[in-house]
Amino acid sequence: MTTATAEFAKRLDQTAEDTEALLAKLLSDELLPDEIARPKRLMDAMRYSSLNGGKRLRPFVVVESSAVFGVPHEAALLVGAALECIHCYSLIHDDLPAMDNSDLRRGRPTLHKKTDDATAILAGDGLLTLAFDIVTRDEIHKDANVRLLLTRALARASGIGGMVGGQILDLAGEGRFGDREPVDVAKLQQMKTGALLRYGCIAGAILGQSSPKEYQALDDYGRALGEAFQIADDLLDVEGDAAALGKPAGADAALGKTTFVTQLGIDGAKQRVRDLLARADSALSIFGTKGDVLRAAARFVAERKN
Ligand code: GRG
Repeated sequence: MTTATAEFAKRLDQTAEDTEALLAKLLSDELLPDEIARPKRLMDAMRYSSLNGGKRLRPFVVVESSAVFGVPHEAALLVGAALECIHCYSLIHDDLPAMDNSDLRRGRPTLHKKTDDATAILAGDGLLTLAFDIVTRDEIHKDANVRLLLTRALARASGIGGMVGGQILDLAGEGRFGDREPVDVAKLQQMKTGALLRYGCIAGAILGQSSPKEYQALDDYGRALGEAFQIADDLLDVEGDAAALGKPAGADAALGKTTFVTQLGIDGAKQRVRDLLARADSALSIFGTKGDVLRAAARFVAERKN
């Protein structure tokens, strides 16, 4: 293992641990000002789907893109936790019978299987709204305009022109609303999965009040990272192992989905990942060695096994 890879693995574990602790606090039964009650069934469901699981890759990129600018760790972690809440909500809703109808997530029964559809819908809604509560908190940055920029960017990454829009394009491509609609895989995936990862990268630039060039560098890096992540996901669906994935492989093929692999073939998809890694590396050159952990993160994403 190279020094950068070992450092990366150590920091990923640390962020996962810190995120877990912070989410447990944010999802505690303690009431916030203006809240009337935190119903037990809702809180238990939100905790079931957010705690004890996941690589915490999105908080990790927030923390590491922020570290480049010396942003306080606690502030970056809060933004990372907000982003993870959005990610966990998307997984809960994606697993519902009306969407992907999945029984297994992170090696455990999906939330609607463990509880029921109504509880799962509401737990997702609770996580989505909590994310926007977190990202506006005073502790994140003393300048309210920075918090506003973070909030607006989060809405755009997760909403109509980002993840939610990507999800409906995906369902339309599967033929859910009539005939299968033609799919622009790159655009769809940029929206559905890429937008949240890109947000994690630009969040550091926003928090760090970076120069426009530095913002652009993290934007370029984030886009390459998002696409590499998705191609790796498509490859895992073809070549992956269900035990390591914590869910069945082959789901895309069963749905007849158009993916990077169906478009480029396995070798073409692997070559595209190599090109994206080179793009990610070159985007980070502006940061010198301060970009080393993010560089290792791109390799991890491209080579991941789950
Ligand atoms: C329901 C509004 C709505 C959106 C759903 C992102 C998404 C849109 C659905 C997720 C479906 C899916 C499995 C996509 C493949 C890429 C992906 C997001 C994988 C899971 O992310 P990881 O690997 O998961 O970071 P962990 O468990 O590590 O957090």
